[in-house]
Amino acid sequence: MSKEITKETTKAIMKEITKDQYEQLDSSFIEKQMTTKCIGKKVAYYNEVDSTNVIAKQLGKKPDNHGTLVLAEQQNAGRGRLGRNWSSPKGDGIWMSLILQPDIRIEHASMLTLVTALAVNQGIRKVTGLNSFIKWPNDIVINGKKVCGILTEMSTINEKLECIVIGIGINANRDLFSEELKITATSLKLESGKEIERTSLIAAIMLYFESYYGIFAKEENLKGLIHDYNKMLINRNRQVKIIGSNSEYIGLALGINETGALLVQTEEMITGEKKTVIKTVMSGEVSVRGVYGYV
Ligand code: BTX
Repeated sequence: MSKEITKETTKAIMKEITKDQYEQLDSSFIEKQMTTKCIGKKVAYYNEVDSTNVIAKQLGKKPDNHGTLVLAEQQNAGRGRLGRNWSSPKGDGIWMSLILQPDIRIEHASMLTLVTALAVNQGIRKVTGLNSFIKWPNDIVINGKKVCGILTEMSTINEKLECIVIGIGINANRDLFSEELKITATSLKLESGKEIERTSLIAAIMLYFESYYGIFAKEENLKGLIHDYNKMLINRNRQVKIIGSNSEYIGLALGINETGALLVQTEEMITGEKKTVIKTVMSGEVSVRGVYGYV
């Protein structure tokens, strides 16, 4: 029996069609928009992948891929830190991984997450006019909710760096989140009320990244970026909860140091006396939360 076509079903069908007509990303168009010297000049575009970080690591084994950007319209196994998932549906996000093949010390690679956070934050501000901030070390937040996450991974051969892959996930034009995600997640479209032109945002982020990366690479530290980073740090001068694998404590976040560690002022019992101490929190295995919620 055929279903009666009512105004309501027509509306529903129209809505589905509109949803499918997202701005299609196009690698040669993106390459043309890029005003950088090297970063993002070559774009490898995929319609559907498990994770752009996985593809980027494979491409990173070949020489001459420093600066290549891997982009996908959809990820089926997008990943976050510490084995978590990253939801990456088709068409309304920016799911991308930047390949770097730099000559830097392995232990300095994690600082690139912070360099990237600064670049993404500035790119979002420039293109959308939104007041985004950085939540240390790897999230960008707007109005207390996460709009972007960053995952830096690397490959080594014989203890030498083969490549660094910086995965960036941005909720650009997403309208809907699961019940669980919508508590902490948002999109640029939901916050600005406007559709975002993804290509312009990608190009702006790459341009900021190239500039900040140049500053980082001089001494392989964040000395030249601390001021800008701390200005954009949502946690700064706020009480935060530092959650490690088997301990947690509360303290006042002061800002980052030149290695990218978060300085947290807290109180500790030292030889029976309560003393104010400043802890240096490294990003690897901890999560940072606000005392009353996500930020
Ligand atoms: P994270 O571990 O800080 O965040 C993961 C957590 O964030 C999840 O456990 C979930 O609670 C929440 N989450 C999942 N998906 C989303 C989303 N779309 N928006 C907001 N919150 C979400 C952050 O890890 C690092 C994410 C990097 C993602 C990029 S996308 C391109 C590249 N490829 C890949 O597989 N990962 C990176």
